[in-house]
Amino acid sequence: MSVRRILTVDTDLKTLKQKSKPVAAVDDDLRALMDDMLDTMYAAPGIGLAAIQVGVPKRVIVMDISRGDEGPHPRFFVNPQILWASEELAPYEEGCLSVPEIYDEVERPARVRLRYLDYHGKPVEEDAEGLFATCIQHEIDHLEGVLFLDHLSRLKRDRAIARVRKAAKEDAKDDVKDSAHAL
Ligand code: K1U
Ligand code: ZN
Repeated sequence: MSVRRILTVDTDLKTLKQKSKPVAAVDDDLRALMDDMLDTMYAAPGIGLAAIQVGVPKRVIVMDISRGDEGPHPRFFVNPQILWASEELAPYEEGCLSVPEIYDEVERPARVRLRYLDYHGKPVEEDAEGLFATCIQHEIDHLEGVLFLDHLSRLKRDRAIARVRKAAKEDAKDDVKDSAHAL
């Protein structure tokens, strides 16, 4: 298992805007991808990750929304579909590993009913609410090439991308300084 690079909006926007393709079979290769995605998500750290965020355009999501005191509870979603969404909306201050350091409020349906294949390829139907509902909708958006920024105004979205670009440039400058000091 290994930690992969997470694509970010400053350099990889075109890839992140791609629509991901359905998975034909849940096999050992797909499980290896899901294991790498879980390692990558825990290392970040984050509570969810879609395959496109590591550059793989497949309809695969990993998630762990357990609290620190509960012990890990990794979850895997292959070809997830939303069967039903409540009319009631719930706000949440969302973040995204592909949009580092930016958080903003998004309103989404408070409850959804899901259908997906699990880690072993078994079909599952399940209801989600609270953070689970928010996070799975954020991740399913990634499979459609939609970012949480796309739920904000154009001004907020453009500002967020500019901020991520600026931070990446400053990090790159610091890296050059650090390597000069190391000589
Ligand atoms: O899709 C992603 O980039 C992951 C994202 C998931 C998400 C967070 C909040 C609302 C909806 C979806 C993240 O994990 S951002 C990081 C984060 O939320 C977090 C990081 C460390 C500890 C706790 C939370
Ligand atoms: Zn995200």
